[in-house]
Amino acid sequence: MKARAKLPIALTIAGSDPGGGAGIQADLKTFAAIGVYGYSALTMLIAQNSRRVTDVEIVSPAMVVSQLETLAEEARPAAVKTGAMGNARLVKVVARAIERLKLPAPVVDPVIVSSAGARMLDPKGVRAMRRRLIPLARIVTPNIPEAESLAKIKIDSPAAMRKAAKEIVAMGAKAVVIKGGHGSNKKNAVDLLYDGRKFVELTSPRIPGGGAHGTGCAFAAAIAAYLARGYSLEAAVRAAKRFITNAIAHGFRLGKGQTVLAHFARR
Ligand code: PXL
Repeated sequence: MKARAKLPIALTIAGSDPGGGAGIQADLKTFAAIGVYGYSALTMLIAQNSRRVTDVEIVSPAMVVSQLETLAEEARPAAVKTGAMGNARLVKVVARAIERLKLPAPVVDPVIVSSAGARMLDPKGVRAMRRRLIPLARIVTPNIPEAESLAKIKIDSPAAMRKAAKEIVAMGAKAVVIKGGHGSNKKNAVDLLYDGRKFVELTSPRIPGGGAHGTGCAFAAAIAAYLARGYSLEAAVRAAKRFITNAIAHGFRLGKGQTVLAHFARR
């Protein structure tokens, strides 16, 4: 037997993508690639491949809480990330468990609709996300459609993107990064980071043939992993952006669907 683990632990609370591109599987690969030990509590089972979703099953609230309690009994993770939550009940029990177990403020990926078009959070769940989980967040990582749903603002300009960021921080989150991948800038993916004080734009070139599967999951997981390693928030977001840009650039196709990320591509 060796001494106790020296790796920091990051915990992901998210859904399963059996195709391995998104969800818990993407989170664990991202944690491993960044040198962090991964804990994972499952919220949803999703039958899917890189092309389509065929079935969704939401884990019972009691089982989600049991997973979190049992892990907390062993070790306190250095960072937490949340992903697909299914419905309002799960959003609420996860928020309550994070408070009760005194887990670190989570990186909240407010997954509403998957890239394959399946609904990952019902409308009541979106409301619960706004009221219960976002107020606990270290950072929220919406894409543009998610930021529009959360802030109830149409994002059709940089000014509207800033307004949505302010709205999301006003819900109680310490920070937000709105991902520019779904934006109208054809040349660059411009993300907007706001911590309640200043705006920072993070620009990376768009990668042709884009639209990879599971980018949002890996980006949020990478932020959590770098936070677990002790990076400041802005440094963690910048490093996560580099991580995801590289993983997309080395992405590949498994079948007829979207490309999947190369989480372990050399950096
Ligand atoms: O991209 C959002 C997402 C989140 N969580 C799981 C997913 C997906 C997309 O496919 O499968 C489990």
